[in-house]
Amino acid sequence: MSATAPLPAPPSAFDAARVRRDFPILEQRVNGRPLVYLDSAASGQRPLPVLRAVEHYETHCHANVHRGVHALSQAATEAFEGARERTRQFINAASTREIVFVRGTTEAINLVAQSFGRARLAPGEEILITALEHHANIVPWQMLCEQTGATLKVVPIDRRGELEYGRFLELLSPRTRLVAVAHVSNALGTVLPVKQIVDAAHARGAVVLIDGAQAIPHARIDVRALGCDFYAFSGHKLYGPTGIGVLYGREALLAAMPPWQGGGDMIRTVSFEKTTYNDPPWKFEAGTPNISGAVGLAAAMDYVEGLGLEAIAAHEQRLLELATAGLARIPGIRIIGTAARKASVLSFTMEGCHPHDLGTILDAEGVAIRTGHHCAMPVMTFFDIPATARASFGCYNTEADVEALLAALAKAREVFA
Ligand code: C6P
Repeated sequence: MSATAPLPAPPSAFDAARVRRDFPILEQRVNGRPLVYLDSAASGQRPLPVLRAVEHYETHCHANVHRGVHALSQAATEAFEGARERTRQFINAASTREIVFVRGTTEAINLVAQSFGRARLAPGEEILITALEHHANIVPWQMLCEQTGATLKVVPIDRRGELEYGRFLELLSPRTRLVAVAHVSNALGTVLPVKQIVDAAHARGAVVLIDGAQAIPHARIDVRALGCDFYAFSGHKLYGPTGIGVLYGREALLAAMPPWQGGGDMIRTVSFEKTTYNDPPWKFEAGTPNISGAVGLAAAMDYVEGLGLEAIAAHEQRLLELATAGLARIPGIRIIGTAARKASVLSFTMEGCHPHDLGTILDAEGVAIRTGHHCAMPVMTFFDIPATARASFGCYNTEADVEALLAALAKAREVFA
C-alpha cells in the first residue's frame, strides 16, 4: 500500500521465513502447536533490533530528558530527540517541530480534539468522520461536540465496506471545520482515498486528520505528499513498543494551538501571575515522556525500512489474497469487507459459530486471531452482526501461516457444520 498510489504488484522475493527469525516471541509453541500469529492489526510483535535498542538505552543512557547537564541526561536527550528526527524522516515531515510524541493514536486524536477542536469549534459547525472509524476516531469528536455545540456528521459506507465518496463530497459543507478519517479500516481492511479526501476537504477550507494506526506498518507515509494537517499513529502497530505514538501536525497549526496538558517541560516560564509556554512539539509533551519507547520506535522505523516498506506491503498483499481465496472455498464463511483496495486485514464470520467460539477453537490450534467488534461497533451494526473473526498479517507471516489458518477453520467448520 502506498499513501498516494495503488498497491505494488505481488509477489515479491520477500523472505518472510528469515524475517520471522528476528522475532523471538514467534518461536514459541502455544497449546502445544507452533504459534501462528495473525493479530498484528491489534499489535505487532517486536524484532530483535527493537528489543536491543531499548535494552541498550536502558542499560547505558537512561536519565530524564531536557533537564540535566550531566552526561546521562544529555545522552537520553540525544536519544529522544534523535528518535524525533528519525520519525520526521520516516513520514517526510518538514520539521521535527511537527512531531509530537504521544502514547498512541488514541492520545493523538484526543490531543487534536481538545487542543485544536475546543479552541476552534463553535455551535453549528461540523466535524465529518466516516462510518468505518475505530472508536478512537469517533468518541473524542462526540465529546468535543458535547463541549462546543458542534455537530458530528458521518459519511456512510457501502456493503463492500467502501466509503461512499459521493456522499462525502455532499456532506462536506462550508460548516465543516474538521474531517477525521482512517487511512485503513481496522475492522474491514478498506484503504481510504485519503489524498482525494484531503484535497476535497482543503478546497472547502476544512482541516484534515488522518488516523494512520492501521496504515503505518503497510505503507510509506509521506505527510507532505498527502498534504494532511494531522496524521496519528501508534508505535506498537509498527513493530515498536507500546505506550509510544506520534501526532504529526502542520507547524503553523501546532504553533497556534493551546497546550493540552500542563506540567513540566511544556513551559518556558512559570510564576503565580503568568505562565508562558514552550514551542511545539514540547508544548504538547507535559511531564517525563516515554523515552525508551521513542528509542524503540526509531529502531522499528529502521527495521521496516531495512526490509523495505514496499516489499512488506507486496508480501502482505499476497498473503491477503491467498487467505481471501482460501476462505472463499470454506462453506459458511462470509467475508466482511470486500473493498477493491484492502490492506492486511481479513474479517469474516462462520455460519452457526460465534466468532468468539471460532477464536477459541483456532487458539487451541495455535492460531491467534482477534474476535469481537474491534472497537468499531458502528461497523458491526452496519453489517448487522455482533462481531467478526479477524486475521491480520505482518511482515513475519508466511504462506504456511495462511495454510494453518485455513486448516484450523476447516476443522472448526467440521465441529459446527
Ligand atoms: N486498533 C485493533 O485491534 P491505540 O490503541 O491508541 O494504539 O490505537 C487505537 C486505534 C485507532 N485507530 C485505528 C484504526 C485502530 O485500529 C486502533 C487500534 C486495534 O484493531 C486495537 S482496538
